[in-house]
Amino acid sequence: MASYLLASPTFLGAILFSFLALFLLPQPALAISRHYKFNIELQNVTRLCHTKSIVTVNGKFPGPRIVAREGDRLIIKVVNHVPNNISIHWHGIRQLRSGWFDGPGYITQCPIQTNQIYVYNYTIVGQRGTLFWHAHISWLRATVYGPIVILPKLGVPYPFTKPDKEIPPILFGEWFNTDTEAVISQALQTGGGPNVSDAYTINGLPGPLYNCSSDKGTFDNTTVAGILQYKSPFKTPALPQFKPSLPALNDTAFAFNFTSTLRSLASPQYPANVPQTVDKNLFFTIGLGTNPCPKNQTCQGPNNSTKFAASDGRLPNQKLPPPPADLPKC
Ligand SMILES: *[C@@H]1O[C@H](CO)[C@@H](O)[C@H](O)[C@H]1NC(C)=O
Ligand SMILES: *[C@@H]1O[C@H](CO)[C@@H](O)[C@H](O)[C@H]1NC(C)=O
Ligand SMILES: *[C@@H]1O[C@H](CO)[C@@H](O)[C@H](O)[C@H]1NC(C)=O
Ligand SMILES: *[C@@H]1O[C@H](CO)[C@@H](O)[C@H](O)[C@H]1NC(C)=O
Ligand SMILES: *[C@@H]1O[C@H](CO)[C@@H](O)[C@H](O)[C@H]1NC(C)=O
Ligand SMILES: *[C@@H]1O[C@H](CO)[C@@H](O)[C@H](O)[C@H]1NC(C)=O
Ligand SMILES: *[C@@H]1O[C@H](CO)[C@@H](O)[C@H](O)[C@H]1NC(C)=O
Ligand SMILES: *[C@@H]1O[C@H](CO)[C@@H](O)[C@H](O)[C@H]1NC(C)=O
Ligand SMILES: *[C@@H]1O[C@H](CO)[C@@H](O)[C@H](O)[C@H]1NC(C)=O
Ligand SMILES: *[C@@H]1O[C@H](CO)[C@@H](O)[C@H](O)[C@H]1NC(C)=O
Ligand SMILES: *[C@@H]1O[C@H](CO)[C@@H](O)[C@H](O)[C@H]1NC(C)=O
Ligand SMILES: [Cu+2]
Repeated sequence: MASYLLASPTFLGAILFSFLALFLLPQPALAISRHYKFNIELQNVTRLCHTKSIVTVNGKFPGPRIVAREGDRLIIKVVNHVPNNISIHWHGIRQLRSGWFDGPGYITQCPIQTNQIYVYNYTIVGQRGTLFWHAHISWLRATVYGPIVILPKLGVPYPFTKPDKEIPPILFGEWFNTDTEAVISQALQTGGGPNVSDAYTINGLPGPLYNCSSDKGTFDNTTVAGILQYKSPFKTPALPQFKPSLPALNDTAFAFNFTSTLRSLASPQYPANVPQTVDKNLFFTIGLGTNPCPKNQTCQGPNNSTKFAASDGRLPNQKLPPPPADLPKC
């Protein structure tokens, strides 16, 4: 293209060429820090004619959208204003040496207690696409969740044809008319399964098919519907009664069939480096390090003279940094 333009140096061609050349120059990294504030607060929400107080981020249900580019740093200040202890997990984000910010309660951090603050701080490395964040303690994720959109680096196109129009992320969820913390604590006490939800939701809404959404009579209540509406100049016609026929809720084979069609990009630029043939059966053992038992103390590691220990990398640039000062304590 450039040589064609050079061979026919019209004025327009020259302008086009310099324009193109600008884009062909290597882009600076331009990674930035993006700051978000998550106030954990109660909000009264009504669904299926039931109003209840739920735990939310910034009073929103579902919660706010996080948008970043690959390579950016996310700095998310979480302030807990509710009686519940909470932690937030960034689902699918690879935490490379930033495990203190992964978020599962009692795994990488103690939960953030009432009136406490924790600042999650990590860089998005080598991944792009739409993920989500959610509370990661007890069942608070029932209402505390939202999308994370990771755009490619500036100047790098999408790894697929750019759509004509982008719509906000679609989040599937479930709605319970009763308090979800009561549902899980009852299940933990009885040892049975937790109660099933009262509705499935799209972006927090049960849609027009459920009772109280509007009067539509009986329907397959394992179905949730949403309406995608064009803005002017289009006018939405009267809605047809939409009753899709779907596989049974317990049709595991069908679900497996569907999920096994989901594939990574596996392009030369974004390869999926997985072995494609099994040519050897391997027997795996997992090793754990040990530390010597402190003097005059009894330990429960091998020989009663050692303590099991995990290694966190041999070289300084492989080691997990020490926990941040504001890492919540139990
Ligand atoms: C929720 O509703 C209750 C009862 O009406 C009210 O006392 C409370 O202030 C409301 N909470 C919020 C966050 O609006
Ligand atoms: C985030 O982490 C980086 C790297 O450790 C550090 O330089 C920066 O000060 C941190 N920012 C905040 C707001 O904690
Ligand atoms: C769970 O369902 C049972 C049976 O319908 C009901 O008695 C119970 O109150 C429900 N538990 C909660 C926490 O909503
Ligand atoms: C659907 O309705 C049945 C029968 O009324 C009920 O047992 C079940 O819990 C409902 N499921 C959902 C997801 O609403
Ligand atoms: C909707 O309400 C009707 C009448 O009260 C009831 O028969 C039906 O089972 C309800 N459907 C759902 C999905 O809850
Ligand atoms: C699903 O449940 C129905 C009854 O609830 C049962 O008849 C059917 O065999 C189940 N299907 C599978 C695939 O488990
Ligand atoms: C799985 O999907 C294929 C192709 O869509 C279809 O032919 C097959 O019947 C499906 N199997 C099941 C168990 O649903
Ligand atoms: C270990 O115990 C012995 C005897 O009780 C004592 O003399 C010695 O000082 C202790 N050593 C340490 C390191 O505490
Ligand atoms: C435990 O003791 C045995 C026998 O004395 C020894 O061979 C082995 O190395 C010891 N293991 C550890 C982890 O100290
Ligand atoms: C370790 O100590 C326990 C109890 O203190 C004892 O039962 C066990 O035999 C000891 N094991 C070894 C290898 O010394
Ligand atoms: C929150 O965590 C603290 C420390 O573990 C605990 O004492 C407290 O009971 C917890 N609060 C709730 C509401 O679970
Ligand atoms: Cu998750």
